[in-house]
Amino acid sequence: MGVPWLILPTYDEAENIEAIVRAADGVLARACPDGHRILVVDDGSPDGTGDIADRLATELDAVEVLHRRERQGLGPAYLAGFAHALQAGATHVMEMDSDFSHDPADLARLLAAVREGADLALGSRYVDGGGVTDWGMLRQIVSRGGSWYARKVLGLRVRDLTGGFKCFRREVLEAIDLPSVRSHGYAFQVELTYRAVRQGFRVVEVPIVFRDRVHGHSKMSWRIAAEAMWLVPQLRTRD
Ligand SMILES: Nc1nc2c(ncn2[C@@H]2O[C@H](COP(=O)(O)OP(=O)(O)O)[C@@H](O)[C@H]2O)c(=O)[nH]1
Ligand SMILES: [Mg+2]
Repeated sequence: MGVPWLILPTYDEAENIEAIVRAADGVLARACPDGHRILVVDDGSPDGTGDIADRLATELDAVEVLHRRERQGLGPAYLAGFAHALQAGATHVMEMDSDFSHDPADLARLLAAVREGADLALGSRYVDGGGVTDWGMLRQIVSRGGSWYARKVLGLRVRDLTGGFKCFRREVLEAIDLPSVRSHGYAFQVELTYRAVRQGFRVVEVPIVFRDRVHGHSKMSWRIAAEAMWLVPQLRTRD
């Protein structure tokens, strides 16, 4: 019988991985009485994140690890994780950053939104009750501007298009032709949500507060933001 799966992508998260896996495992154990699974997708992190994840997998029943040899970007890591979870019969698939920017407690709220009728629940910074703490002015402008740009270009009503805290019903991922998704960073998040809306799925935004990471550092870059600027208009003409 299938259960909900959480995918945790990691690249150099040695200081975060153990605490985030334990926190998520606790939240999901309470939210999913029939069981849950957690899949860490590590891209050969040089700081040994993958070894820590392996140790957790031997200790915690719900946890397993997918090792990929080298860093290929967030999008490809998620696609590999989705394929693995769907193959194993996942009923729901969740995305979350592994750096505590997303509060693991909110996993229960995303799942609840889907159980109440959404096909895709998005953790959203830019709806009432949501927000960002700790970010400087520049990063806030870039993030808000990015969501605004994607919303206008794609004609969507979704307020937070670039976030990576989501819960998909299995049927959504089956319908959106994952092998043809090409984007890597923020554009990956935009592309998945856009495809879900285009297929007629019900997308709901759940307010979340995003905190800047305390340990480790961001792997996103101007190159990834530029990818999003360049790719978003191309998404519109596809499918
Ligand atoms: N497997 C994998 N994970 C990645 C990669 N790039 C980023 N991540 C993970 O994706 C999540 C979000 O990345 P982060 O650098 O915090 O982006 P930011 O929050 O936008 O600054 C974190 O859990 C990272 O470890 C990658 O190339 N491969
Ligand atoms: Mg982060």
